[in-house]
Amino acid sequence: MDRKDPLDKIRNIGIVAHIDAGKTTTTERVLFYTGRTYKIGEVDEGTATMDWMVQEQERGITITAAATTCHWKNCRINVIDTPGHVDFTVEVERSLKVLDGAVVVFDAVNGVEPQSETVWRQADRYNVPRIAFVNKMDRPGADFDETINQMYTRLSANASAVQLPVLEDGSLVGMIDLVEQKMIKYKDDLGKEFEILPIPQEMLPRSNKARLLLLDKLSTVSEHIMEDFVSGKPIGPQLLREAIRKMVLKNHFVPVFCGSSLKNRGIQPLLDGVYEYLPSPLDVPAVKGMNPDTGEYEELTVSDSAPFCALCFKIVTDPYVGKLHYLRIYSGKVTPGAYIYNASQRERERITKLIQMHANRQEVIDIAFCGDIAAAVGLKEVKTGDTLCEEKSPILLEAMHFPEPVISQAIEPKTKSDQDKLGLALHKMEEEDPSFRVAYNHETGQTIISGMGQLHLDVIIDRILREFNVEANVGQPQVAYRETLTKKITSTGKFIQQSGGRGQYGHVVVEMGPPDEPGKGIVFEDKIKGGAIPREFIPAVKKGIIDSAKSGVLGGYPVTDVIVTLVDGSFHEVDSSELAFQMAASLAFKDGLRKASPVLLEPIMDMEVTVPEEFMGTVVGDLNSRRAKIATMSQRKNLRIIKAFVPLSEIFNYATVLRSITQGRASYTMEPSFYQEVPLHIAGKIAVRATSSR
Ligand SMILES: Nc1nc2c(ncn2[C@@H]2O[C@H](COP(=O)(O)OP(=O)(O)OP(=O)(O)O)[C@@H](O)[C@H]2O)c(=O)[nH]1
Ligand SMILES: [Mg+2]
Repeated sequence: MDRKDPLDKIRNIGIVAHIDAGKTTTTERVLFYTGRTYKIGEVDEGTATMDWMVQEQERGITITAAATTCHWKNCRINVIDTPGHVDFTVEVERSLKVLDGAVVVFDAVNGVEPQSETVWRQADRYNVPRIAFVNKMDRPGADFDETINQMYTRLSANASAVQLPVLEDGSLVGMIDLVEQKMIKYKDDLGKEFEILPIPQEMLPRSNKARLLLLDKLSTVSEHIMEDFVSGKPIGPQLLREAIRKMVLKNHFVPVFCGSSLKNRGIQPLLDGVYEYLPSPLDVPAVKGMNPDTGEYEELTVSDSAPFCALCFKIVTDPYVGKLHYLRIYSGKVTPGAYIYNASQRERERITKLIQMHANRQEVIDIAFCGDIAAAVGLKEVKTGDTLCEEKSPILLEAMHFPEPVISQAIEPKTKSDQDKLGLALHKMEEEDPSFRVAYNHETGQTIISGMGQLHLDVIIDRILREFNVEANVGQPQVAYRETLTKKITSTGKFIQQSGGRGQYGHVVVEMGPPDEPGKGIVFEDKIKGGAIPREFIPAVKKGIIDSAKSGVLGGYPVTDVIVTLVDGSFHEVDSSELAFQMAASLAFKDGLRKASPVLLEPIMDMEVTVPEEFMGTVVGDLNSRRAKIATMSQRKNLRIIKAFVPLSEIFNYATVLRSITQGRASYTMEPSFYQEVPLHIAGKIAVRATSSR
């Protein structure tokens, strides 16, 4: 079967931005103008197609990235609308990993906001070419030029306008297209009809100036433009578009569009921009993967006839069809009924059904091609980040990075019958969301859930209660501390019981120490020589260590960043068992931790507070009393911006504090940045509190 949409006419794009910039509102218009929906969905009315979860509709925010597909001028655009709230950053991360291009939305009044910076950095990390859309041009105080200016200063983006807003009596009626040198003027409220007119006389000086700026940037890449520019010849739109496309694909330039999604202005030209300037799967650098058999890196071929290779970037539990595995197909094609090879888990599995997702609506398809984003049904063991391929051409794509949770909360089923349901629900949530973790504390019998923030856990708890019908009590949210060690030591663990009958015999010697750089988790290395411990017991030793690292020796917090090397041990012909070695390893690890000067780690938040001048002193003073390290202070219009790193434990409920010390005139955002050692005098108190509450 041949593909309907040629590869060069496919655009896989993400819509990314700070919370509330208008990503979903924009996506809803995209669906409407491309004929996907016949009526515009509104976030404010809870009718947005893309925000389909009840929790999204009730709260008016996007929580989970939703995918859909539409056609615009012979081009197929696969869109992922992502959430802006920092608690759901993993959704942006995994979307950018599999997308070829992005539309970054800005609020024209607020300019470049903290989360705009975060998503911009994420897109940089994955080298995703992007175009910018300055939205909300209808709002009083909207400032197109200032927003572009902030793109330079705050994002170091080589951005330039390709449009200018046209306002009449304060309302946005259209835009000047600097490439075509025409004016687009809307004729109806729904924004379906517009006319193309010459640029009005009074706007010519401004538009000429903006066009010169654009040409100046482009002349650095295009010799033609440079020559024509220097010799004063007119430069045609086609030449300009080619130059823009070339620079965007190299990630050297960001064309800036403007509009108002809510007022249905500017979406069609933006869609043209997606088609004109963002890459098709053929335009992005070849994706590389490692052949697990040879250890060599290989480049994937972007072609339907190449061997199949896809990345599973998201799993969603569907009440009717079971698990949906979202795939980005990088090469080859796949049909339902196909056996695929999961190179990450080294397992064969069968895809029973293929689905094209439209937010939560499913359209069954009978083939998915190279460059597509589709969902597979029938896969059982495939996890987020796994590579699926053909068994005879195995390949492993680069794994995804997921952030560490910073907040935890105890959750307890109300009745015995809720217990099993809770376990199942938590397991499903953990499968869907790599930034959500579940741990069981054997000492207290408590189940502890951890996530990226209060909202993240609130939403998960809400889903557990409603979707899975579980009755549960939840504790107060706590900072998710961790433990690690600071010294290299050797530790011995023995689990020996030899009185009568068959005994137990496990004996291990491990070296334990910190890694060169943090973020490694628990690393186990086996350096046993001469069969001091038989091969078959090594996995049990590893399990003993991984299990006991789940709760440390200071406050029972998870242990991280320890390299454990198994160097020696002994065994007994009859009495040794997996269990005995697991126990011995666990004892060695716990004892080793105690000896290796353990310390408590706490999450440090990267915070930005926007405050009117007169409250600046009060806010800085308060932050200083919260162990904050002020990084920078700057000014934007008449507001002061304080950037600081603050321990999460000090700013629980900061919203209330900030409101009261600034009469509600300041705002802040924060996101987890890194883990840092807790100062000794504070660590003592935390550890005591933790152990006494357990
Ligand atoms: N005035 C005005 N309001 C807008 C515009 N676009 C969106 N809004 C409003 O801004 C709010 C947020 O819009 P959303 O589309 O949900 O923003 P989002 O970026 O998807 O937000 P998250 O997904 O939660 O990060 C809603 O109340 C919209 O009605 C616009 O062009 N003008
Ligand atoms: Mg949204």
